[in-house]
This record gives sequence, structure tokens and C-alpha cells, in this order.
Amino acid sequence: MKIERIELRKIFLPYRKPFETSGWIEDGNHGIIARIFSEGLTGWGEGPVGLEPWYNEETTETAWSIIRDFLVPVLFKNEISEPEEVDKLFDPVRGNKIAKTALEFAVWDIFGKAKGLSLSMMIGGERRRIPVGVSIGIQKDIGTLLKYVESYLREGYQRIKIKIKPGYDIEPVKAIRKNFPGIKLQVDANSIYKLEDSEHLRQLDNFDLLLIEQPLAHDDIYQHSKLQKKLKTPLCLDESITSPDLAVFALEINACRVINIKPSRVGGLTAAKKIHDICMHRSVPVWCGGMLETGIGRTFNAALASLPNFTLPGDISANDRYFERDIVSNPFSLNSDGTLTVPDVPGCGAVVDENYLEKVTVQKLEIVNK
Ligand code: OSB
Ligand code: MG
Repeated sequence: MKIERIELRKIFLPYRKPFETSGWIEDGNHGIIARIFSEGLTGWGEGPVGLEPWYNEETTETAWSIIRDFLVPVLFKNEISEPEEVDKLFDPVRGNKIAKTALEFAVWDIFGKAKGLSLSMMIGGERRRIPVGVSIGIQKDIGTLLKYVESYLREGYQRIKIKIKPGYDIEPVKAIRKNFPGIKLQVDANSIYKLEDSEHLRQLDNFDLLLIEQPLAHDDIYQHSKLQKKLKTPLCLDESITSPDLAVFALEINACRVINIKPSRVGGLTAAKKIHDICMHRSVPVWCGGMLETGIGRTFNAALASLPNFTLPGDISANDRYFERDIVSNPFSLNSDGTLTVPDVPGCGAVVDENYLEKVTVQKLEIVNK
């Protein structure tokens, strides 16, 4: 397949309420939506990049220029016969995984449509429904947090993840455990702690957490292995695992016992599936994280989570948990058993509301393959 034309958009889609982590606050999705055209078909992709480099090194501006100046030319130059080839074609461009994801996703979508296969079928997914939870940002006080936990549990979500930071970690966890003793609960620190905080973090062992996500530096693996030795609770890496090779490294040195796989953090579905396979082979459970994606990116995460080793509930909530109005007209809704249904139509399954997409577009660029 030869890509004939690519349309890029920067968007701003506001969240229902700002999302706060240990290190930053996000007011909405400032990501990049890519659309590719070939042989009368169209493929959609999303690079859920932040406006500022607080999660990883990328920003909306850097992703935009990397896509425009380096990744689009690669797609235009090469005839693609399978979507798995894109990961390798992009390899000479170092890092910039979220930028790569925007186009990699779009290629998967267009191939799915061309072959008449859903993404889940193309990658070997087995589950029709995937278990899901909610990631709750830092709240102004524990009372407010408990209200959110209560309402998400009432909606039927299978597990709760809360963001933690120094001064807002042991107490919120203790309060949730006291009020909701049996629930599946986990925490995410987004790299705010140091190895010297081991004794402090050890208190979390008292609350039967599923896991502690990314307590130490975003690019560290070794110190996590030291911390894991001191804790009973499994560590789970997010930020640190940017490639299949780093997943192998982390598991070899016991830096974690669980991996959060986000396709956008590793450059797309091909690398994400590789990490899934590596973990399955070693009997290490995985779950699908999220980057507060629009309804486009969310379909790719859901397809990934239909693979057999995604045994823990993912951060793939219904669209209305994030947005008042999404840019798709077929949002996910939560099934009564706390699952989402994996799309089973050709491609990613997102039906884009093009009028609304136009309204939330901040900048648009069309590039033709001449
Ligand atoms: O660390 O998992 C994270 C959102 C933005 C950036 C990083 C993270 C998150 C989340 C929310 O935790 C996941 C979601 O619901 O999409
Ligand atoms: Mg995380």
C-alpha cells in the first residue's frame, strides 16, 4: 500500500475536570490526530502527547515537527505491505514514541479496513470484553476522593487506581481501604519518589494493593529492582518501559512484577504486542494503561487489551469518564459486568464525528505524496 495523503491535526479536547498527578495537571487532550488516505480508504491515528514534557520528553510541538519532518517522509517513501513493518521503518528516528504512534495506529486502521478485519483479530486478540478500572487524579481532600471512588464503583468499574505523591499517599490509601475493604486497588506515583523513600513506601504493604506503579525515576530500572526487594507489593513499571528490550531488562533484574503497557509509550501496537508476548512467556501479568486518549486512541488500547495476558483491569474507561463530548459518535460505555466491549468491525472501530473534530482542531496540515 502506498500512502497518498496525510492530514495532521493538533486538537484541544477539554476534560470534564483537570487531571492531577504527582507532578503536573492536565486540562484536556492536546494530542495529535493523524488521518491517512490510500486506495479510497482512510485510517485514523492518535498520538496522545501532552502540551508539556511532564510525562515523557515529548510535547505537542515536538511530536508535530517529528511527524511532519521525519515520519511522514518515511511513510511516503516506502510501500507498506503489513502494518508490522512501520515500527521498523520508524526505528532510525530515535525515541519520539508518541509521535510514531499517531501514524502507526493510522496504518493499522487502514489495513484493517482493507482486509475487513478488526484490530483485535489482526493482532490475535481473544477477549470480546475487557475488564476495566478508573485512574483517579489527586483530589483536594480525602473526602472528595472517597466520593469519586464510591461513584465509580457504583457505576461498575472493577478496580480503582489513585495517583499518589508525598503527603498524599498512605492516608488516602488507608481511607479507601477502610471504606471499601474488598476492592481491587492500586496506586501510581509517576516517578515522584527516591530510593531513600523505601521505608516510607513500605507502609503501603499493609493495604493489599494490586501494585505500586512507577514510584522512582522515569528512566530508572535498576533502583526499582532494589526497591522491589524491600517491598511485598508488586512494583509495576510504566514510564521506564519504552521498548520490548527494556521490558526484558526490567524482568531479568526483577525491577517489577507487572508491566503497564501503553501502545503510545512504546511506538504503537507492534511494540506493545511484543511486550505482551515477552511478559506472557514469563508468566508476568500485564494491563493496558491510558493517556487520557480520545475515542480514537481508546479503540487501539481496547484491541490490545483483548490479548490473553491482559489479566488485570486496564485504565480504559468509558469515554464519558473523560469528556463531556468526544470526537467519536460511537463512544465506549461500561457493561454491567465492569467491562468494555472490544470493537469487532474492520479497523479500529472509531466512528469519527468530523464536524466536532473540526471544532476542536487547533491547527491542521495536509501533506500530499507527490
Ligand atoms: O501514568 O498512567 C499514567 C494519564 C496521563 C499520563 C499518565 C498517566 C495517566 C493515567 C490515566 O493514569 C489513564 C487513563 O485513564 O487514560
Ligand atoms: Mg502511570
